[in-house]
Amino acid sequence: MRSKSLVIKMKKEIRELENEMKKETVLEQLSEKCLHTFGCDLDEATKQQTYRAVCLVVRDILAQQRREFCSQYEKQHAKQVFYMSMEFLVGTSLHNNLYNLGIEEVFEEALHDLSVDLKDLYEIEPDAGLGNGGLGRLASCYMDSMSSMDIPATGFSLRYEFGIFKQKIIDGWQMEFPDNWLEMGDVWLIPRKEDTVEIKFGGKIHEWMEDGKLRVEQYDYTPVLAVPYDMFISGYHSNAVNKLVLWSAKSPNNMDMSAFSRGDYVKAIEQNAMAEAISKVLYPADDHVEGKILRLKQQYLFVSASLQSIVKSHLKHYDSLDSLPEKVAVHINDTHPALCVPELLRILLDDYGYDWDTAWDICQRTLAYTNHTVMSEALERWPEHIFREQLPRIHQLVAEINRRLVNYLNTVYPGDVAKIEYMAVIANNEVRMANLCLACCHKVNGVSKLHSDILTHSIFRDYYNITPEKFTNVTNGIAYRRWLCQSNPRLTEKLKEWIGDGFVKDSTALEGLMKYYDNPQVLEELRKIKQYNKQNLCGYIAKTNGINVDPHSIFDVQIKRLHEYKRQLLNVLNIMHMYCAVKENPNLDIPPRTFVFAAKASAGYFMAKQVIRLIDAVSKMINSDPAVRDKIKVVFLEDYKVSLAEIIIPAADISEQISIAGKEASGTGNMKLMINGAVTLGTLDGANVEIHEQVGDENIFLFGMTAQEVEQLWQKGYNPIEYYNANLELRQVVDMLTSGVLGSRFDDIQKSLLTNAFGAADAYMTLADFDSYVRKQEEVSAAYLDQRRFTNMSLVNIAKAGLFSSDRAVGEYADNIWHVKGVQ
Ligand code: 26V
Repeated sequence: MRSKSLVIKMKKEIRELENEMKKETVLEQLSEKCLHTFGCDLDEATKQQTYRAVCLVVRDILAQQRREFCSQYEKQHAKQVFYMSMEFLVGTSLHNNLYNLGIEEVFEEALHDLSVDLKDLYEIEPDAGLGNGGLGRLASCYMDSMSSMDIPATGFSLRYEFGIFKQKIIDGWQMEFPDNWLEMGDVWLIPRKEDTVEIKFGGKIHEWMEDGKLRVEQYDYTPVLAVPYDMFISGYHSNAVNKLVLWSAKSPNNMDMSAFSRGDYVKAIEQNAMAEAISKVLYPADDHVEGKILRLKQQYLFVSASLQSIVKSHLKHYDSLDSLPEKVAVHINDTHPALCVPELLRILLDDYGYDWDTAWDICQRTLAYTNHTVMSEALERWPEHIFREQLPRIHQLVAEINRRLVNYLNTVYPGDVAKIEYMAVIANNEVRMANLCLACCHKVNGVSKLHSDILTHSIFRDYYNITPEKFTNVTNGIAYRRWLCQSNPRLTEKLKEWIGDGFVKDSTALEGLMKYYDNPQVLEELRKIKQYNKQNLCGYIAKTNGINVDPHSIFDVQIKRLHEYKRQLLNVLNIMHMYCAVKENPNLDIPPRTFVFAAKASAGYFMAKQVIRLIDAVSKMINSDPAVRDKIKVVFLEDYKVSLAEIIIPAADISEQISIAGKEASGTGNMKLMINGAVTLGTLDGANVEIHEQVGDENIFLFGMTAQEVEQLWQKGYNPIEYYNANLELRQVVDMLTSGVLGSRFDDIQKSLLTNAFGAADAYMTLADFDSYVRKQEEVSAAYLDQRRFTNMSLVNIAKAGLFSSDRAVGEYADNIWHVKGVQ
């Protein structure tokens, strides 16, 4: 009872007194938590115990606030969003929650009394790395914004025991190590064992007629249990506390093992392990999709468990599922949760006796889908036999969806066999998940203007032609309160002084900074803040890499997954070119530059790992050469993750966004860097196009072919050798790859630049954009020498970044796709 009243007291203080919440109350709560959880006094607790106690106290506050929020939206019968994603790249939560609740300072003070630095506790928290890259981080940014906008929302995913692997570079090679994040990260998770759901894999289907209705039953199946764990998601000064529900797979075998003969005992253990393997590890690949049974099981487990729980909770408040589309919006984040289509259909048909047409109509009005890539390797397809064996009932339903779809397409495109086959859900013994979403969902969107145009004019053209009203664009956005306010406190404080604090709730208010464009004091302050952040990054680099970096050099960063289409290689080729230029002319007058890379390569992606090896070799060559190292430095930071991005981004001058045009759906790192004052050096790809629209030609360094030019060159025939022969600078660096000066040879990379794996031309056309990139890099150097001009560019980038807030993006989803409102 005492504990409950304390929580209420705390909450009251937060609400009514905001910043005046007493540190005595915090200390009282912490002591109680410590005693009850660890059986020790607060002043005897280890750092780890103190960290846990702090998190648990924060969790209590959130739980209390959530209860009120739930009763509020239930009273109003508000429509809710269910965001289905195989990935949520949450990062750390303690700082974010304290910041959102407005209680960071009071906790800092309370801990200070205990001689504990809150910053040290932040460092103890492991990242919840339940994602590969942009897609997963976007899902987390959207959860944050939905909470901040009081939109009732639940994220659904898997509780991977191991998140994205930890990366170490050993002799230039990427090595992967398991990420056992739950050891410390479990503190945010609340298990709800009583809401465990059964999921059926395999088995057979029995069909019979009853009262004139087709009845269906799955039997001889293998059951696996899905246990939900809740993680609260706070919003900035909002009433809402939403949650992320992570499903953990568990075997239903709880029989007394000792009663079994040895053979059965081993078999039972084996079955346990097989069931529990489902949520063991995040698939660490974003370079291609593999038709792996375990991945299909992951997808079905989380989709089925989530939909079963959504339906159950809907029926607690409404008398039938007829009203599902009015009260529930289910969002499919890329095709990974596409099984939502047949699973919701199955529930409606088999469990609730709906007829096909009504059930299909409910599915259509409930489900919406976002596409995140045009790379054909990434479009998910399942071998039909695996699909049939693992999910026999779902397979039947998908086959029926396909039969009806093909019948319909035959009326729209009579006789156009090729087109119908391209649009089919099942063809060539494969189940195509994107087509399944296109056929069913009421809305389909891309993630930047360019990307959405490519979807409607190219890969999804045939669907667009029959249902243009389905297609829309929502340009991505970022949770800028994390990426600016929390990670760059110095800039944030100054911004508040200059333009007031309105921008913390409304990012478009950043535009107010424009009035200081000609203000020398503001420009000087901006320079100082960047300098401070660069110094901070220098400290990190010295600690992790043992390299001393000049904090006055240009910090030029490329931080993202390692992929050929992102063209880290183009960046490296220019660095090699700069190296050669300095070697040839030691007096070359260029501002010193530090190139920072951070990137994980998919474990089985050979070329990506070679590129890491090349960066490592180039960095060793340059950093140890006294003739060059004061002008150029190259740093590869290991183990790129959300919390490392938070250190690098505030320190960046140049944001490298150099993918081949047409391939990066949006990019979101570009937005995070922009809002921290970095200037984009990029192609007209993804959201760079819209960044350019915002800042204008003067405040961005654009180079290279446009998406259209890429397409034309590809049609005409791209011949890398032509570029190689025509450009001496290019020839010099391509030759260098195998000359031995780098310590080892890079034959595979050289070959990949000149041909692709099949002996055809490199699909990422690196050499075609080389000259334009090198010239633009020279412009960057020249611009930086004019400090005033460069700081002006930086200022404009901050001022114009407001558009790229995830509040705006979520608002567009809410208005145009989900039709939900924030709860008052
Ligand atoms: C990407 C690729 C690209 C190369 C070929 C195969 C393949 C397979 C999977 C993926 C990742 C899945 C999609 C994804 O992560 N897309 C990213 O989504 C971000 C959020 O919308 C967006 O900013 C990135 O541009 C996009 O790559």
